[in-house]
Amino acid sequence: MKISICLSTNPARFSAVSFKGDLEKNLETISALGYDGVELAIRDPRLVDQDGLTALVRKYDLEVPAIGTGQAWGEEHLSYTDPDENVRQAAIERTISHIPFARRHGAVIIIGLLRGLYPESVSPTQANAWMKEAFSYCCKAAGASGVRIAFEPINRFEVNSLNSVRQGLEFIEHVGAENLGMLLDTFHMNIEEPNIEDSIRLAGERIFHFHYADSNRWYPGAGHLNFDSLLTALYSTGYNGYISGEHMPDPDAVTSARMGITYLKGLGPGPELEDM
Ligand code: LER
Ligand code: MN
Repeated sequence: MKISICLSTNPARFSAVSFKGDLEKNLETISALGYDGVELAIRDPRLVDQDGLTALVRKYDLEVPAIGTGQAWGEEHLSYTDPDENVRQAAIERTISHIPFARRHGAVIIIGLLRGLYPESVSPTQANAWMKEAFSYCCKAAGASGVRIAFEPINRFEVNSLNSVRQGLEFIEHVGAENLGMLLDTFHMNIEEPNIEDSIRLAGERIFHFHYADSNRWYPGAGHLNFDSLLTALYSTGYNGYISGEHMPDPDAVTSARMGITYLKGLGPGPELEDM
């Protein structure tokens, strides 16, 4: 089991990123707690000293399995489905600007909120066409650098399209790019999926990345999800990537990160969990 946790390289409003603020101190803490990797939420790669960041994650012996891009929506409202063509273009350019750093670390680029929340003036058909265009373009650019993109279904209370795993799978099939897969998030699945394990098995080998949080979006063990069962389903698909903590920093970042990893490592592993 390879475990990472989300860290924001810049100040961010999004609440389920545990670590924000002093970058080096946070990386040192994450490593000391036993995490193998760190998922970096980067609003704009131009605001980050990329060489310095690489040196720091390596100093603390951490891998970077994924890069989160949603802050460009959260803080700047860049979106693949905005009625303004300039905003859509800026969202595409921002995605492409993540490719060099993702390539360096073998990280997947996550597209969740960056697909946007479109207004009523935009029809679902139009939004879907814009999303398809954006994903096709970005996947082609990423593919040329050997980088993969992970599409994240997000629950209905946060976005107005592609909320379920099945809808996400249909969409990525529609785009039809080899380097486009899925990011599954237990918090969203707990809201949208009739059965989380079935949905994990349905996504199967298209799973490129995985977010975990308990039912209340706190650390695993703080809610009522059955992590033993859902991780067994995940690894039964042949998935051998990271599971990444995207949960609330409650009661504080360090305590929640410690409780989460302790809980996950303490699960009585079934045969599928051994040796991972
Ligand atoms: C981002 O990974 C996510 O899960 C969304 O809920 C962001 O709001
Ligand atoms: Mn997520």
